[in-house]
Amino acid sequence: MKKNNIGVIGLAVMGSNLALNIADNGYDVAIYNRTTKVGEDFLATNPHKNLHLYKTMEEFVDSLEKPRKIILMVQAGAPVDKVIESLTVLLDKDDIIMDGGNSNFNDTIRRTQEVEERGFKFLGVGISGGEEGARFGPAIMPGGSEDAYAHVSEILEKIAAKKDGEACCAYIGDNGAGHYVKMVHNGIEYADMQLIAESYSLLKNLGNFSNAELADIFNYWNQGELESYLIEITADIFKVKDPDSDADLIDVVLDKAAQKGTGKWTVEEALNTGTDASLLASSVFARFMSAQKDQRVFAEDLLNVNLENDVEKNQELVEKIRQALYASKIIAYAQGFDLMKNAAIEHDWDLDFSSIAKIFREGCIIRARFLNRIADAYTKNPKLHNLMLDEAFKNTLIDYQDSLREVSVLAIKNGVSIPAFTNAIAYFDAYRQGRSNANLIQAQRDYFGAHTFERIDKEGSFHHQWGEVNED
Ligand code: NBP
Repeated sequence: MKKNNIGVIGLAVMGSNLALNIADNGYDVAIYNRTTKVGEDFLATNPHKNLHLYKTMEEFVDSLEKPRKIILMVQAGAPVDKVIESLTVLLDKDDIIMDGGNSNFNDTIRRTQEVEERGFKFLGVGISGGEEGARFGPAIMPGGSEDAYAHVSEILEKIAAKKDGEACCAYIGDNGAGHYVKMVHNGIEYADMQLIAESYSLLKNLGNFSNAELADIFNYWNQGELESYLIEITADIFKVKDPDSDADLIDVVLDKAAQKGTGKWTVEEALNTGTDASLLASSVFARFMSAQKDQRVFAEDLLNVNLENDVEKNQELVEKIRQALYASKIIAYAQGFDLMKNAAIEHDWDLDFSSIAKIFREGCIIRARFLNRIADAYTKNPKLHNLMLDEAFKNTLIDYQDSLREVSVLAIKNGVSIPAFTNAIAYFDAYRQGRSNANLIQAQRDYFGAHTFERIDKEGSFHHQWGEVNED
């Protein structure tokens, strides 16, 4: 009997589409789902000569060529451990288990150790792009042992999205590195979406632009340096009519944003690694605030203040918002890549940031023309401390920072909440400040807690009796 090249366990949205993608690429794929009926229904609606459904895990495992290559596409968390437990008793040494779900990178580090101690190989594979990506080409971020990756690289790179002929899939680093990069990708996605939503607030509330005008503006923006999937779909969204009323659909969508938790993990990691990712954090917090709909409605009257809308609706305003958005986008990515840089140091991962930026260029939600600039920046200088220091980004930031300031001031004066924009300018100003205000923080800490301080003029730790004020 001819053996299957690869197996997929878990046939919900992601697993079923990924299995079809692999099958389309000419591989024989063994498929298995805990609830057999799910697999049978999937195959009935998607018959494919390369898909082979098995009702038991034993038959599934037996059908695979060695070393066996198995992708888990089950719910993240305990189900992954359960499947690994049932699977490993059936596997042989050097067989490869890949977790393609949105697992937390800490779980991936633990699982890599547990699975590899038992003689098998483990890869934590970040897969981005949702249903559509899984079916026709996702962005793929594999982490784990490099020799295990060598066995699966051909398949993963074939099924991945392509940009300029290059696969949006490359080995990321040891153990949890792939899932870490996928997590930060999601954190950046939150920021990208929040910045676009804030631009919408500004255009709508300050500029009074109609939805039809907004569609044109975003469409125009998508022709230039902001060109990206998210800007493109935003333009489309403003054109859609509500099938149940005369309204535009966007105007009847409830203003409460949901989340699945990877944005929150990114912010937790910013805290754990001591990284200033204030813009990314503000995007997660904005979703929490959006969820408090009842309180916001209640406070709308109670905290009402009279603010004058002294803004002129014109092309100049639109261009300033565009520049503010682009400058903030650079800063969001600077924070995301800084977080990955700090994690790489902590976990001893050798991350290739140019390659990571290239992976994001297609198949995932944050795909954008802009990512070529990031790839170029890290190709020129793989050890770049911060994206804002790259010559090209530095020049854009210097050109556009004025618009970011102006737009932020206008928004604050007019009561439009734009936490991501204002965090962007605060980060920019803090980063370019050779001398900060932390001398006062250190003095306060030494005053109340004798925590000591360093001096600018000599080495060592010093303590002072601050309460004994010198009279002369
Ligand atoms: P779900 O996350 O909804 O998980 C459902 C699958 O897990 C089903 O196949 C289910 O089998 C299986 N499963 C569960 Br639940 N517990 C199990 C157990 N104890 N043993 C064996 N199988 C078990 O599927 P999904 O939405 O396709 O996502 C799969 C992974 O991909 C997740 O980690 C998700 O976070 C990630 N992801 C999803 C998207 C997306 O757009 N949906 C995008 C990117 C990444 P059953 O049929 O027997 O219940």
